[in-house]
Amino acid sequence: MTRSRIIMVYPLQGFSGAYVKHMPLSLLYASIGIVKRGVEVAIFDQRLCPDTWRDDLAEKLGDDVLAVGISVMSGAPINNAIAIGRHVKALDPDIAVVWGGPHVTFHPTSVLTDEESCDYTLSGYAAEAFDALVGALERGDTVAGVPGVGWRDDGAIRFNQPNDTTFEYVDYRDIPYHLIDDYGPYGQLEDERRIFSMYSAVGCPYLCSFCSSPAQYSNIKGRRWVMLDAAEVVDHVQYLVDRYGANYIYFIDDDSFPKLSHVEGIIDEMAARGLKGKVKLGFRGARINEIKRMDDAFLTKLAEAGTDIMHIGAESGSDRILKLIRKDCTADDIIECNQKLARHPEITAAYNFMMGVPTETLDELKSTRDLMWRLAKDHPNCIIFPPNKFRPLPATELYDLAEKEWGYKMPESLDDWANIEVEGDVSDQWYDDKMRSFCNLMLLCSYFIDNKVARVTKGKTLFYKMVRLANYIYRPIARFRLKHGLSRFLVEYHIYQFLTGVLARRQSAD
Ligand code: B12
Repeated sequence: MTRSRIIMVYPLQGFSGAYVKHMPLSLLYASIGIVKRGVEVAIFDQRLCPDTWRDDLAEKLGDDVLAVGISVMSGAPINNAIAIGRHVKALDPDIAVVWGGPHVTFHPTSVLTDEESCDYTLSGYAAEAFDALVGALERGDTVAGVPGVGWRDDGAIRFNQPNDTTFEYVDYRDIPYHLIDDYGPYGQLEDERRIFSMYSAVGCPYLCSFCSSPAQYSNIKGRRWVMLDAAEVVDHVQYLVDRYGANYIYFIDDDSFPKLSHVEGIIDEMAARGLKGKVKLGFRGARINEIKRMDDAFLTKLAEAGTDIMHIGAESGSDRILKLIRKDCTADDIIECNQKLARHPEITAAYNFMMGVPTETLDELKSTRDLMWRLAKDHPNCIIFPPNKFRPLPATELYDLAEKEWGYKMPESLDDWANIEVEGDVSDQWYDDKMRSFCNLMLLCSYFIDNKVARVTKGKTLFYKMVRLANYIYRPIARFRLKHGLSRFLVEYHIYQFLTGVLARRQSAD
């Protein structure tokens, strides 16, 4: 039988996938070229069947399957991608296994050296390149001419540079949404909304030193942030509302607000088409230096358009760290912006923080704690996400600095890359005991600094009732500990680790 079918797989995401399960847009985009050409493609989402995935995937395979493509982010998804690839190879060694997505875009080397079940990696944008790779496999040709591909060639490992000198521009009508039969299971914990992710702009003009985007766009010629036409963005929204019943659009732009008139254009167009009130909006990319430019009239308009969340990288309460990570703002700017946002409580200001950046001191960490505290006090409807322990991501400026300037051992092997999760221990190299226990205190107690636990656990099941009870009992203790920096004898942290470990295991392939 001729092999022609392609199975595209989204792996379990580890602990961070416990709360968010958005549609696997990465797989839909990567499939655009092959679907247009008539190749039969099926999507398999391991997150939807964590206990039965082996049998479920086996059912989808067959001797007409040419390749299985897996979308992989750095961290825990690597282990799950390995389990998937090995399972496929055990069932049928002739099926080609291809890894794509952010991890191999930035660090393909260790995948081909360390994981035999992976035959090809594809770095960078894939809508066209994956089509070229599948074409070569169909014809039994060499893949040597495919941009971005990594492969084994007579024992040697070879890579082609991706050809990404412009952003990947995709006509929304080409996105093969039909490959997913049921969008019902996607969304966020305990959330009934039909969330669809989309871009309103591509690229990012900033150079945050912990982020992989500057490396991803380093070969782009011309402007590094390009907004899509407002009318076209709203056509896309309308299309998702009409065909798939979308009632929530989550803009996954690296940054949506370098030009405020861009978002304003979109919400004006939505109002003109009668979409106001029908669809709520969320923005994952907003920066303090941009919020500084937003006035109350703009924020009122944003809220009236149905915006209910804006993710903001506050990251640190230390001006030195903010400068090191290139956030173009000070801690005072963050406080000032938050006070402005507090006047618009319909928009949840959702703050991300980072802790344990190499060279960070205990006092600097304490200033982050103070800032978190201050934001929650000034803006009762903000969310302070538990701070992320700094993870060195491939191809970021901080990874290079940590390795070359400060002499730390950064992840290299595929195992190392799978272990950069918050629970991992790469940062132990630059923590002393005090620093480590203060990070643990911040991680645990930040759950209780605002009302997020009560907000996200409204469910009626026994589990949620228990979480609410625990929140009620432990909250005052956590707040007291955090306020006074009481990080010694933090036995609760071990309970927290045990519980998150259980959750993380549920988001991992066995
Ligand atoms: C949604 C999202 C998540 C969701 C993911 C699951 C989901 N879908 O619900 C959640 C919330 C779980 C998440 C978590 C994290 N995320 Co995230 N996330 C994103 C986000 C906003 C959108 C992803 C997306 O759908 N993009 C749209 C698609 C079309 O783009 P794409 O994935 O890059 O796919 C293209 C190519 O990569 C390629 N491709 C992708 N898959 C495949 C597969 C095959 C076979 C092929 C051939 C090609 C291919 O083709 C596509 C078209 O060109 C991106 C930022 C962004 N705008 O992309 C960050 C991003 C992917 N996340 C990132 C990070 C850092 C994280 C976190 C570590 C953050 C944190 N501090 O906790 C965690 C941990 C992830 C983990 N280890 O589990 C980084 C990735 C860095 C890396 N090296 O992996 C990104 C790029 C943001 C950034 N600029 O830093 N994230």
